[in-house]
Amino acid sequence: MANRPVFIATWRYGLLACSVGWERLMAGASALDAIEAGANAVEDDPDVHSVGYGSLPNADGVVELDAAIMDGPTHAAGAVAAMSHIPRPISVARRVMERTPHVMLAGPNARRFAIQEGFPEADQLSDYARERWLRWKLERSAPDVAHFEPPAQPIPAMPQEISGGPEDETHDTIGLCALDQNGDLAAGCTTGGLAWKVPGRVGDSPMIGAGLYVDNVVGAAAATGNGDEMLKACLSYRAVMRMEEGYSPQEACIESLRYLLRKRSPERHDFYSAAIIALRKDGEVGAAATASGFHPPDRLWLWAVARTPETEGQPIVTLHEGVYVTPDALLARLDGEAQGSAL
Ligand code: SD4
Repeated sequence: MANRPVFIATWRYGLLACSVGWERLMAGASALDAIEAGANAVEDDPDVHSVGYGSLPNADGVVELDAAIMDGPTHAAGAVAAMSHIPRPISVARRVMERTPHVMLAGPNARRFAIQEGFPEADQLSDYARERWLRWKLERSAPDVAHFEPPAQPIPAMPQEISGGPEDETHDTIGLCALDQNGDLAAGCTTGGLAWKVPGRVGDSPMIGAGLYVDNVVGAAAATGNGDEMLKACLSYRAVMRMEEGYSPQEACIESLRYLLRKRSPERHDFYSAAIIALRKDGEVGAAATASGFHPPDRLWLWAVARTPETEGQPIVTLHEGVYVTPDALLARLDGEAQGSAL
């Protein structure tokens, strides 16, 4: 009997990815195809300022995109890092997976590969993102990295709508996991990374094991947050391995974040914004975030799920607030560990 498909994705814009991905899954598409389609929808959306076209740029005003995709049945993976001027980086990542013996291509040569593969070239900097970048440059009292040049073009007056509000977010990533009708899994991750980053900086998102991971026998996971910290914890790999050990997806998310926090100085907890979603082979899902940065009142840790509802008439795609891992929970974890308990 066909499996009931499930699609999960990070943040409010995960709703869009889930709707598109779910439709594909219901039409019989593979989890891999559904991930690519769901990710593309968000990459193309100019109103999303942290994924694909319209992402806030690096310190030089260039949008450098990171993306990766991983296929459960083949355990194959592809990624691009710090790639500029090419739309839909997750599709280029898939092409790397399918057309080269490698996993990741980076920088100008990722762009060159994409062009060779027939992807169109297009500046990924929207007018909105460019104005945000110019304002950022204006507001800085001094450059903090030596390579900064003065803006090449005159600085326009800032329109009112560019100031303040929730749109002022300077990072976020769409992480996606899917389970198809064959019971196969896939995951994806695509992002503009951090606004104003040092050119060439690559975060966790295109790194297999950090930004995403799939074991087709066990489950899939994908992450969003401070990539420079999550990279060091191999967050997604850890969550999937925890599921392999028998943790529920929810417990696996919490445990992997506690691991990250445990490896960091308790005084710097405000710095470790990290969040993860997980999907188990049987369709069970989980999500958690550290209590810093992704926590009220600053903002909510939101993630979206698409699946066949238990009762008729219920919505297929739903948005949820995830669980927060607080420093208190960390302390409980440390106590528990001292006594040898699992969670
Ligand atoms: C990065 N993980 O490049 C991404 C950014 C992100 O919420 O997801 N921020 O570090």
